[in-house]
Amino acid sequence: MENYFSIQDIDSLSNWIDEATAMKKKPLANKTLGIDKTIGLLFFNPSLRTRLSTQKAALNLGMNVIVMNFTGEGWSLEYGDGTIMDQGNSEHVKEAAQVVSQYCDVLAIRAFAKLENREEDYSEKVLKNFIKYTTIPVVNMESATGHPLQALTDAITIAEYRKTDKPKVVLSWAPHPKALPQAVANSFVEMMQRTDAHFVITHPVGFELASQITKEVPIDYNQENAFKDADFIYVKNWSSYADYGKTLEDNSWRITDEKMKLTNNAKFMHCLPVRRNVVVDDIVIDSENSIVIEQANNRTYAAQLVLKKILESK
Ligand code: SN0
Repeated sequence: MENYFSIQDIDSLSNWIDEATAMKKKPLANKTLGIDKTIGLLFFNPSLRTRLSTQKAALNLGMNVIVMNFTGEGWSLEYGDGTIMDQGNSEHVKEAAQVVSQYCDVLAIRAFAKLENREEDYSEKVLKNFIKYTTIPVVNMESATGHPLQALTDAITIAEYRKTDKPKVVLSWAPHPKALPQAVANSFVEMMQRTDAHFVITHPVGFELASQITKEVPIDYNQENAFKDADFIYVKNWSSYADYGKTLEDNSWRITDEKMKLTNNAKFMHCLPVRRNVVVDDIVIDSENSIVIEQANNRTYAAQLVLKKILESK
């Protein structure tokens, strides 16, 4: 595998889940695979799980890790072709990407959607330009439109906790005070289309994800109806795709204990970070059915599997 840009880069999901499960049991089984290899992690946005789990994954494979935050530390980068660079941006991605390629063997990048210009976000300007100008493999640590390491984690976690071959999985929108990207939801939707699951999305009218991503997935605008008989409730806020970046603070969509009681004793999932008592009530996230901490634990094995695939094909 050259790059891990989206979940389309997964050739066989069932094999990957089996391999990740084995890796979780013996995390140090390949502790010399990455010896003398360096991964560079570039962050244009904050991170807790992604940063630490990707580092941990690289260390488990014997790699060296270097991390750089562009939030205030790096030069602000220019991406336009032929731009006269007399404004705020100091360095072009052409040089930055080639330079970083000399120091590293693998590059991982986080660059969220700016939620100002839909066309620009969905063109994946940052990730696509780094892929274009680097000479080393690139891993997506959440780009403008996708979070494929999270989606792989989610598939591993659902496989670990499911009690039937075809569980009912519900992706539910929940309120949030800030406008958030669609990336996590997009990749989760794509992943559920590749998984044997009875999958339903529930959100307020106007919060439809891009139809090129949701395709035939059923949407239920009635959250309580969608929750009936669910085995997994996967919660995420996202801002509007149609009215790009618009938010809605509708408290009636918050995840409550009453709503969880409508389910088939469903597991509660969230990628974190989560706003307690805005997105989800304490009683739900603190309940025995909440698997958010183990879900975050699986981030390491998703990242480690991706890095292993890249190292093996180099
Ligand atoms: C990000 C998102 O894409 O929704 C990262 C999730 C893994 N989440 C946030 O930015 C939450 C920020 C907040 O203030 O709650």
